[in-house]
Amino acid sequence: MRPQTKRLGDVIPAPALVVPEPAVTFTISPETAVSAPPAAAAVAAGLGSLADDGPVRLQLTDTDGLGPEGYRLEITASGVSLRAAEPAGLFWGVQTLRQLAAGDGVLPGGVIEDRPRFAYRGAMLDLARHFFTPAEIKAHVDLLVQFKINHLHLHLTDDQGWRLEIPGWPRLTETGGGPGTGCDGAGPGFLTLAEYSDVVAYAAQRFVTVVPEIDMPGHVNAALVAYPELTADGQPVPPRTDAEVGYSSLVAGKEETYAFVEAVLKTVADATPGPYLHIGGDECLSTSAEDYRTFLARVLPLPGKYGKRAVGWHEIAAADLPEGTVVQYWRPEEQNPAVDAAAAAGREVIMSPADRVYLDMKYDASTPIGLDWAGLVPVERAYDWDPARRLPGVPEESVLGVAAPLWSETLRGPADVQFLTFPRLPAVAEVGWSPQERRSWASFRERVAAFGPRWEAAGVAYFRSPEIDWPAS
Ligand code: TNX
Repeated sequence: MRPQTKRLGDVIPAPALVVPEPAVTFTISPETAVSAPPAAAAVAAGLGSLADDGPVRLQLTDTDGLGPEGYRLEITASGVSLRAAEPAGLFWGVQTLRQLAAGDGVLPGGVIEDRPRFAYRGAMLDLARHFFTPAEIKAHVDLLVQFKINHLHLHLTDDQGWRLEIPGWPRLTETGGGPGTGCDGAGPGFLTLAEYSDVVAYAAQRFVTVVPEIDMPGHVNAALVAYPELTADGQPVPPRTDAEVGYSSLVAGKEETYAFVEAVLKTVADATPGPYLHIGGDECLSTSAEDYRTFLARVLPLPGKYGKRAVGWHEIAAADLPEGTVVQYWRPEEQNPAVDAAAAAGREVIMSPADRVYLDMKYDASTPIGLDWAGLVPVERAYDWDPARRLPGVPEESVLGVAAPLWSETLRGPADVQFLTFPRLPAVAEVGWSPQERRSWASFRERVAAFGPRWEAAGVAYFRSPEIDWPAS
């Protein structure tokens, strides 16, 4: 027998429980017969050959409290049993199996019982500063799900562009998605509603919920360019392609504002099957504190009116938050009394501290793209923190999850996305999925090294961080 080089625990994110049976292996190949329940046949695609029965068996059954995303995987000398209560659990279990099978198809024996620490494990892509096509977004989803990321937040609008068709408001995408939009005018394009729905469906088939963001009342220059009646004096404003923030605002005291906002949010809610609608709310430096609160008092109830939960960047904690509102914390500071107070009032928090999980921060001083306003974020920094200990008043029970935003001011295509995302996103995915006591940088660093050759083979432009001993390529 060939020496066993793989270990059952060599998975990212680290599973909750791993019980290896080191003497045992089972080898899977494209010819191996794989059975799956009809409701979950798609999750097994490509694993082997789908059959009514066979040595690899996927089953939907009660899994003793592993939850809607949990799974139990048993690898013996005669085959594989993967069980989950829901199709999502089978899908995540299949991701584990694929990682273990990588290369030679040899699966190390033993049992894994796994379930996520947090329900929300997200990545954000900024389509406003640079547009990415439906095909590029889908390819990105395929890379994210390998690490059990289950939410894709799309930042659809900002000063430099408007990237979603809104019926009745054609100039939003005519001017906001046309040639010359995006940072440096280098990222034009927009999604039609049909394309958006197609991306949402593609993600949903992979158990990823799309969270659309319409940023307001700030970050709205593209909307003001398209519809000058939304500006304070009704006069047109010029388009902008620089990376400044905080200069644009919807007007809290104008009824036109709310007609516009309601039309947009209704359209987006109707096109989005997922439970969340992100209304932005960040960096409103040219909106007075009073206007900000007036605006949010009108707008925060709208997602609920259309059947969604409102999500907003944490500045919204300055307003009264309807029940169910989710607060996304993004600043590098270690304190935020308003977010603490929101948590104390029962609101859930998504943790996205910029100094840990902003994928647009440079890895080190030599990183050619990205920003550094929150400092450098090497892989260890992205890995080595605990979301339940980040803000003093936001305990584990208040943390809905973790999300890694990727702002696109300096990005010019999918290779740039991949370079900043890998290997940091796998680090964040483990922060969101694995029990804190199962995590260690020393172990992660070893496990992530194995992905270098896989990303190379797949043409993924990852960063060969010097923090990791990559195998020779
Ligand atoms: C801050 S983070 C922003 C974005 C920028 C980002 C760049 C947040 C909610 N707002 O407008 O793109 O910094 O890192």
